[in-house]
Formats: sequence, structure tokens, C-alpha cells
Amino acid sequence: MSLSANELGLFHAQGYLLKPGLFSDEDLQPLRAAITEIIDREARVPCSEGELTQLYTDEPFGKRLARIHAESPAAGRRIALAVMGKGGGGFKGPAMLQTIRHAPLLSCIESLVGPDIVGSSVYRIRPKLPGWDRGEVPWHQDAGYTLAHCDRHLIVTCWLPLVDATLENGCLHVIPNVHKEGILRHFTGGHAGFLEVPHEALPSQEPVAVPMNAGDALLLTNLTPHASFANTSDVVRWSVDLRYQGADVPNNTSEDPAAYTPERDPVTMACYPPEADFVIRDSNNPAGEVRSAEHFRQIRDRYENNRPAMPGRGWTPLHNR
Ligand SMILES: O=C(O)CCC(=O)C(=O)O
Repeated sequence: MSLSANELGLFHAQGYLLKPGLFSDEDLQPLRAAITEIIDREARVPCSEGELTQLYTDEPFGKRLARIHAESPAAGRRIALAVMGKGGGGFKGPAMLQTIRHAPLLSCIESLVGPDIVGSSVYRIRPKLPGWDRGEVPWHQDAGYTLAHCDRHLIVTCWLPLVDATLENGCLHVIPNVHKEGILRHFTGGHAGFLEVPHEALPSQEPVAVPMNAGDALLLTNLTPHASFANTSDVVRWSVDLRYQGADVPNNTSEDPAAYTPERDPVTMACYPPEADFVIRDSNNPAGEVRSAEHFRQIRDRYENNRPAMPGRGWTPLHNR
């Protein structure tokens, strides 16, 4: 399943590549089941307090939280945030590691970053609820969120929908062929509090919408502008975004979070210090690879419980422009 020469050429020319059917329905099932378990647990609270009339257990994966949200927007959002976990990347169950370590995906990643692979600290589950403005992510490059000295390195994002991602439910949009032009000017305080590159600062190339089936994977560079817009459907557009980098790209795999003091020079830091990177493949020290759910949880917890601050990288507020 590794990338062909043609696919590699496309990725490097366009800044993204769609890999259809990389995950089977069965491969996605553990993550869907783990999410469903959290929905089930969290929905019991508003149900017992009369805020919600039922648990909607008979609804399919894509519809269940949408039905809860339609009945009680507040309960729906609370449950969505609980699934995402603390800081947005707090979901660290066995199913997440299993998805990150999916062998066909790692073969593709190896084609892009080499055999020694680090799982980049920033991964997210995104429950894009119908009509929830926080589900709409304005134009940005992922590099806008990482420290400036990492702009020159490749960090690959794998965007993976757990349900079909359509124009109606808010699939991803990308701007092709501009990732070699470097970092765009981002602003803080954009739509729903995200970083944003405003329309007038975007490259002139036409954006492309990328509708995808559940299990397709979209591979993006960290300099590929992308965004997603409103979900006007009646399903939750569930997706995960995972990130990978070569072992030579700055990371915190062997650092204690306490080493990230405010005085420290950012150029000596991991690309995204607040969360824990983890070793996926290390040909020199296979024993250090994070393979067990318990090891993964410990590594993520260590940073979650002592989260280093993210040094600013000079982006100014959108409303001041
Ligand atoms: O899932 C989305 O709608 C946006 C994802 C995104 O911006 C990202 O993965 O960087």
C-alpha cells in the first residue's frame, strides 16, 4: 500500500494526495466503537437530569450525536468536547493508537518521511456537528500552528473521515500547488477562535473541494492551505486528523515537559510543544517504539498533566488588520 512514484509525484506537486480506501470499514470500527462508548456514557448525564429525553441508541454512528444535538444543542456540544478530550487532543484510547499505527497508512507515510517515523503531537478527533460554528475551520496551513523553525520540515497530515465527507456535511477544501511558496500570514482570533488566513491574503489559485468516502485518506503537507465549511446535513461529519514527521524533525519524544521553560529559545523546541510526540518507528531502537496502549496513554498523560506553553510566533489578531 505504499505510495507509487506517480502518487509521490502528485503529493509533491499538488501538496496533497487522496488515497481511496486506505482503511476498510472494519479498520474504522474500533475508533467508531470507542467514540460511541463516550457518547453513551456522557449522554446518560443530561438524560438523567431531564435535559435529554433519550439516548438515541438505535441511531447509526453518523446520526446519533446529531440527534442528541438537535434535541439539546448544549448537551450535544458537551458530548462532542468530551470525545475530543482535554485540549482537543485528549482522546488517547487504544483505538487511537491502533488507527495511528495502521500498517497501510504507515507504509504511505514512510514513502514521504522515511523509515524512522515520529507521531506528531497534534492529532484531533473532529465531530463536526450540524450547524456548530466551531466545526467550521477557516483557511490555514497546519504550519501556522507550529513553531517557525519547523516550516522548512515536512509534517504530513492524514485527514481521515469516519463517515462519508460531502459538500453538504463539510468536507475538506484545499488550495493546490502553492505549498512550495512558504508560510502565509495567519491571524489569531479567526472564525470560532481558530487561526485564519483571510480571503484577501490567500493565494489566487482556485480551491478544490475534496469529498471523500469513509476510509479514504487525504495526505497533506503542513504548508497546504485548507479549510472546511458549514455542515448543513443531519449527520455529524466525524473525522480524525493525524500527523507524522521524520525522526530528524524537531520533537519532544525524549524530553520531559518540565524542560519547556518560558525562558527557553523556541528554536530548540519541538514543533508543537504543548502535547507529546511519540515514536512510531525507530530502526536503531525498535524497543522505544510506542506500540502498547498503556505506553501511549502514559506518554500523552505526561504532557497533558503538565502542558508546556506554546510560544507565540508573531501572528496578530484578525480584528487589528
Ligand atoms: O476537519 C476539519 O474540518 C478541519 C481539519 C483541519 O483543519 C486540519 O486537520 O488541520
